[in-house]
Amino acid sequence: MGSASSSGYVPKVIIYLQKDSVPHKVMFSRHCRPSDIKELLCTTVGLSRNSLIMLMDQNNAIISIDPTMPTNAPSSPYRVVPLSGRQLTEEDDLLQNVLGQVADQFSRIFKVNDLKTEIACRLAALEKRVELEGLKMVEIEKCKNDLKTLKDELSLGNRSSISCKHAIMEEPIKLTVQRDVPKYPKYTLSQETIEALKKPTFDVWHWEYNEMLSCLEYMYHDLGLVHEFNMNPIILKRWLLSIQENYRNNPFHNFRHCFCVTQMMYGMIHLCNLQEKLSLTDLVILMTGAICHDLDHPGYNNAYQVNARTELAVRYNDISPLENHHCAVAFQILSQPECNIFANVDPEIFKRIRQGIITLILATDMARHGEILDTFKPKVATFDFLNEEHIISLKMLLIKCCDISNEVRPTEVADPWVDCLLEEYFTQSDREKSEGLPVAPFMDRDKVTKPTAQIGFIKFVLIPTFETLMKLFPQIEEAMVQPLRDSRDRYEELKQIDDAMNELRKKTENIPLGWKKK
Ligand code: 0WF
Ligand code: ZN
Repeated sequence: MGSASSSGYVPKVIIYLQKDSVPHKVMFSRHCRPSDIKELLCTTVGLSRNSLIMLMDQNNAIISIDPTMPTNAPSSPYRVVPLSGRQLTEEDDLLQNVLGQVADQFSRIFKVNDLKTEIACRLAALEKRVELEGLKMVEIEKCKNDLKTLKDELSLGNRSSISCKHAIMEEPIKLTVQRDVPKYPKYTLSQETIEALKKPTFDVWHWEYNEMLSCLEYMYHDLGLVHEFNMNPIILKRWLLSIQENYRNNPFHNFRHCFCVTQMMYGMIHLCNLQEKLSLTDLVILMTGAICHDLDHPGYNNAYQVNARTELAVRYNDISPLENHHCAVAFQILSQPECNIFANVDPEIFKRIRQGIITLILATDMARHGEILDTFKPKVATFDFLNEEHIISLKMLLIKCCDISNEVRPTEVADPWVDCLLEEYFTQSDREKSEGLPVAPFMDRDKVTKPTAQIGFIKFVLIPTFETLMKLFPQIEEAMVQPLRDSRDRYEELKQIDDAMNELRKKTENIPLGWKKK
């Protein structure tokens, strides 16, 4: 296998900016922190690196400044808008002031690299949220308290909240919605977006959080779920906000992944005419299972949880610790009356919905892949949509397909997801190496490349899984299976190029330097 670094694998993002009619091209790594990107944008357009800025596209939509931001073309540059011209709110000022002082004080007292990183990350995240979403005053107080606690712990020599391996896994669940419904603007989806939303070709990178929330809200209305389960539309909005806030900003397992999986489920419901074949209870289970399926994912997989003996692994006895956790968080959120979209549902129906969602989220553990596929296969020839066992097996296969479906999407949409996943995997494997834990070869930056990671996965996991589903729904061949075959072929070509380059590199390494110059 070629080494990731020796084959020159460095995922890059290129974006185009314009300030005062001057075009700029900016390039950064997918591994950059949001704060680094913000500084780069500031200095590119001649602002001081500490300036507060906002990035906007040509429709004045705010672009989130982070490494997964949507790329653009030179013909549609983003604008960097300095926020100094804007009336800074009292909250912004106070937050900047408090965080600036605390960060200064910390960096003077503790010259420790990981502490600086911790503060920079918190600052960047808070700054971004102030810029994009508007924090409540009460949250700023909470931030001050959090930072004070951090400071107190440090001054006591107790570094547990920063460096303890369990702490990283154990971020508190945000059961109180940080933004409430009025701050979540109503986006009216265009007819074009509504149509695109039903297809696997939908560009999932084009939308910022509020737009994705509006799309999800629309899907619940469109499928008739709000009507059937008598959902309060405001509670639906608040529940979705709470869901978004309980996804962490991991490179891969983040809210955009949740959105992708749910949008693919919505697409499959349309493509396979599931509205005619399944009950509304089954549809609400499929959609809600998809939305909740990776809640509070810490960015480290089950193997890490078990090998590192994390609190999650201990809590769930090494049995699908992550999936059990995602499920528990889902029902903690629903247990808040202000977020309970099922408040008006008959208790017996709620029991069925709850059991259905648990079954689906637990089915997303890839360790159960073979078992779930093997349970479905014998049913397919005589599939009976009135048979409860058949329907459960189908729903499990559907959520699994949606969960791993990135490669079904067009190349330009699918491709960045592989970079995101490898970034998450490499972070895990680096940590496993440093902690002396076992490392899976497909996560090791010295062993894996994008083509090698994808070829095996597409050939031995994705195509067999989707071809099994295709036996029941032949209409997915054109829209889903063929794109997978095309992607496999493309990655095989890329691998050949990689191999040839490595061969050439090996040969030229043996040529003495003097010869090479000639
Ligand atoms: C990077 C690659 C991979 N590629 C994907 O498109 C994809 C979608 N979901 N996932 C994906 N993984 C995983 C996220 C969490 C579970 C599934 N991985 C798969 C691995 C490298 O390589 C293989 C190949 C074959 C069999 C097992 C692992
Ligand atoms: Zn997932």
